[in-house]
Amino acid sequence: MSTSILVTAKINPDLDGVACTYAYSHFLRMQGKNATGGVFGQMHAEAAYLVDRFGIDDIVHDPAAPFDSFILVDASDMAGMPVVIRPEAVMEVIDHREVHSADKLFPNAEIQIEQIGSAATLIVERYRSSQHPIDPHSAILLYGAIYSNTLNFQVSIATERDRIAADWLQSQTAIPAHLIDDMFAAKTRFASEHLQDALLDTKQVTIGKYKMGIAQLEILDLQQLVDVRINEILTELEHMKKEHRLDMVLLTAVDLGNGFNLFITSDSQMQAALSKVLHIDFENNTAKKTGVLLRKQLVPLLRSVMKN
Ligand SMILES: [Mn+2]
Repeated sequence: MSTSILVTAKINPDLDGVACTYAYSHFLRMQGKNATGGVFGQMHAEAAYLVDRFGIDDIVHDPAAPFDSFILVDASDMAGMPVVIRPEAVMEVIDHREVHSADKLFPNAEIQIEQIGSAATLIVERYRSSQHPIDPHSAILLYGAIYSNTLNFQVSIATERDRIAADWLQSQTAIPAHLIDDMFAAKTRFASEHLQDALLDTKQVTIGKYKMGIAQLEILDLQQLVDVRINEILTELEHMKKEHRLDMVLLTAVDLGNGFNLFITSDSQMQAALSKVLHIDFENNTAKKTGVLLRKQLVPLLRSVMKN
């Protein structure tokens, strides 16, 4: 039998991870390869919404079979990856991170890591340069992933290539009107109904001697949620701080409709650092900034002012 390949993203993948896993494993199977796309843990709300709405019933969850080799999509290190992956057996890495050391971590892998809005765009480009037709479910997931990762093309890391990929998908598949609005609304509903779970999307970062947790939320009508539930958010952040023994915690939240960030933290050092680097003022532990900044853009800025 031919080499068995597992295509997968991080555990609890976002839509970009789910879309790449699904669409790239389809692509490889059309090339005659024995590839399985595996989703580990819980998909993020946007992915769950599209899977449900379009009846995508062939997603493989937590595959247990042993695999000969591995392909990582929307991921380029071992943090948060399924335990089945053996780094020396990783044959390919497809990701869109700025800083990585994938060549050292995966010495046997072919690596494509480019600074663009979504990993989904890289998968779309593979379809475009092949003769393989794209199936409607792959197209819908990739389309949603490009809009999700670029926050509706509001982030500065979005490129023309992401735009071209999204337009091409639209030419291949009927995309329902308002699909992206519907998807963002579903994500917003999820955050409102399960605020604690939504805040679990937290990254731990060490800067100088400080261990910090940075939660991220991207929803519609952000100001409204924060106005009503600021105390709940602060309580949850404090809880996170105790549980993970962090020195500071921050929520960076993006309004998907109106293009601004709210930063929420009760840590005075964090407030001081953010005020300095972003020229913002905190009031009631909250500060607003026009324009959209992603967490991965925020971390280097924090490093620049908190090094010591
Ligand atoms: Mn991504």
